[in-house]
Amino acid sequence: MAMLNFEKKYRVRGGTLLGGDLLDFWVGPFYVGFFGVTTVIFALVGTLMIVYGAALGPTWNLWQINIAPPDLKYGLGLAPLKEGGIWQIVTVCALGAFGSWALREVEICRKLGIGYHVPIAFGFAIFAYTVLVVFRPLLMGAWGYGFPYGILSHLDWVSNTGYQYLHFHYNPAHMLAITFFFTNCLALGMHGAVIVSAANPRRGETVRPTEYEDWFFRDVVGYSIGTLGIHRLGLFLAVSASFWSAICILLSGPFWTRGWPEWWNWWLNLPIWR
Ligand code: UQ2
Repeated sequence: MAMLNFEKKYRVRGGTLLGGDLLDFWVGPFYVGFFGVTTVIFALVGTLMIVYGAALGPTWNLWQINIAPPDLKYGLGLAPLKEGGIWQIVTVCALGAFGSWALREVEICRKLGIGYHVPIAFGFAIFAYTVLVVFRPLLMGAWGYGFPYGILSHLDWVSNTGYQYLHFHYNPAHMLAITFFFTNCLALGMHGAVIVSAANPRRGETVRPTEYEDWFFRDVVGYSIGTLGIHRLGLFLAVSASFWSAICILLSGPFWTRGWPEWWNWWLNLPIWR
């Protein structure tokens, strides 16, 4: 592939965390680096293990394929390959691939001299996944508490796990997480809409400069958070949604075993009602 003329400017050497200059190169548009190699290896092995698990049966129906975690009787030990061992290997590969991807992002940030905001934000997603398949199972004493890898099976897991706590919507951390997801939708909807409205005008109209975005929101709601501010807000909302999602499931089991509606008894039990 031919090098685009602007690539010389941003394809700078250095900034690597590991491997020095050895793997400091690009393949087409992709930066490789040490962590590019480890990402590919982990992703490949993990994917092949999923295909192997699928080949063991009983179905090739994409919706029904299921890579289940070990039975609870295996506790925190290693399980036989066909009894959850595949799930354990897939989990290690997933963590390896996600971690490698984040570190590859860090290396690219260092090359470009930009902040680490993207890998840090991605770190919140990795944290949420790690809570589900490592931290919560560790605290509950069995890998079997991890969620199964399958399209329908993971939905069943979420439903079953939720109903074990009677009504998950009474989980205060779950409430916070949902509120962040919804507010994130609102903010991205507003932001995407206002950018397109100003930057992509009808035929014959001119592109409006960024002040127009401020002016629009001052006219509608009396306040503009600003063009930099909206991105800070977006990052905060997105990261908070991941964070509180992780907290709401981490609380369920390790720190609260009864129904979530019952948690609110602290309110009814306040001495002020007596
Ligand atoms: C804004 C602004 C942008 C935006 C948006 C706003 C010029 C291009 C969407 C409006 C955002 C506000 C008023 C904050 C809303 C708060 C919550 C919690 C949703 O002012 O600056 O830049 O895209």
